[in-house]
Amino acid sequence: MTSRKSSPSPGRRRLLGSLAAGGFAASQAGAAELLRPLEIAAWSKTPGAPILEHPYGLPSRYEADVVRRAAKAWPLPGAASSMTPLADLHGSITPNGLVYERHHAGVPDIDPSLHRLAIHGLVPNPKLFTMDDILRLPSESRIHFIECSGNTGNEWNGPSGMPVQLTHGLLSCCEWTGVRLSTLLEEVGGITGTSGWVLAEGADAAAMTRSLPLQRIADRALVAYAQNGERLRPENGYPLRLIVPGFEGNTHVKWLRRLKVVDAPLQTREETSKYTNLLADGTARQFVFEMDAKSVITRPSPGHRLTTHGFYPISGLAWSGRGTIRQVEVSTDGGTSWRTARLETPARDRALTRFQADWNWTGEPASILSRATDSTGYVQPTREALVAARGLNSQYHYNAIQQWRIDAAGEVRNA
Ligand SMILES: Nc1nc2c(c(=O)[nH]1)N[C@H]1C(S)=C(S)[C@@H](COP(=O)(O)O)O[C@H]1N2
Ligand SMILES: [Mo]
Repeated sequence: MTSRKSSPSPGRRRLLGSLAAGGFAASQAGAAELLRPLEIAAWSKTPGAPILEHPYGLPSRYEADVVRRAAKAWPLPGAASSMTPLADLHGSITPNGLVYERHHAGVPDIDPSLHRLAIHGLVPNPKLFTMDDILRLPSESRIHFIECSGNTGNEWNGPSGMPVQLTHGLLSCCEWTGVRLSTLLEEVGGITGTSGWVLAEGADAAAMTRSLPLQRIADRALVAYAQNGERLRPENGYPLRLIVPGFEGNTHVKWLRRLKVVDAPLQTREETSKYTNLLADGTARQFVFEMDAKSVITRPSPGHRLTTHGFYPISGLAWSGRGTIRQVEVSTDGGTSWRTARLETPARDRALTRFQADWNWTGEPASILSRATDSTGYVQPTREALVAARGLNSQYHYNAIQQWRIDAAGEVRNA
């Protein structure tokens, strides 16, 4: 497969050689070359760069095109999104510099010493927390995905032609560290009476506000100040954000400044005019929080080209907002036949799970697909089934099986 970097490891080469019956020769070192002593490259002859050249490390300059990209220009100032380069990532953790971004009014530059979190409403002892207060509470670190409910929305009307970064890249998975929402609620004396909801508000110019059902999130939601071991990046909510595992990305309110315990949802803009899903009969689904099980093949994917016949690992990601991934099946014949992919273990609760399936490409045109099943038994639907259930105006929560076509020349397309 060509793309910038695809030379197989030596062990894999042996497997490839046998599977490909010689067809892999183009990228294998010649036997004669292997008999000569290894060449000594320029970088082996002199000492390398000094230590602390970059006190905060950077990726290799050969990886310079593995960056976030935007799918479209947004019409309003500060309202924008950038997408994670899924085709070039490995494992299941998204590095902090590549976590997708979605801002409704740009990235505020918040001084953590001036930032406050207010917890008030139907609580006995309302309180203002400084960051120091929050850092003194018991913390927890957990790995969870965040997916924007608008992710893959460009496939509602059929194959968009776009590569996986632009179809599925509003998706990331980090280890988040923070204080449990339930711990913070204990700090204000618990909740009173029948109060079943909490309003979360951001300190950005959009003042993003969402109402969340307390019972459903109490045992999981985190008020997080760190991602993948370091403090949050400004674009991901520095100094404080809400993490609501499994819920649509919009509810993970960034730059969190206020939590108000209430007895009913407040019907904010982001849960009425936006983030509701219009059905074919004219009614809308509201408060559609959980992200349904979904999967996508990230390699090979559009933009890659298979250069020779023979072995290719099919690799991708699966996730569910309702629990763990139980199974991923892969098809290479357009969905006629399916086989079970290997899952990287442990398959974590509400986190990305990497899958892989072995494949021997004969050189015939092929259509590769993946289908996820989660721990509730829910199976990722076909696009036809999803459209039949939801119509074409839902806009959000598109989770259908994604197909990539491979032609006889090895070109991979979203067609
Ligand atoms: N305060 C605030 N929180 C916000 C947003 C925002 O614009 N303002 N965007 C939301 C949306 S729509 C998504 S998908 C996620 C994106 O999180 P990320 O930018 O860290 O990937 O944050 C959510 N939280
Ligand atoms: Mo979003």
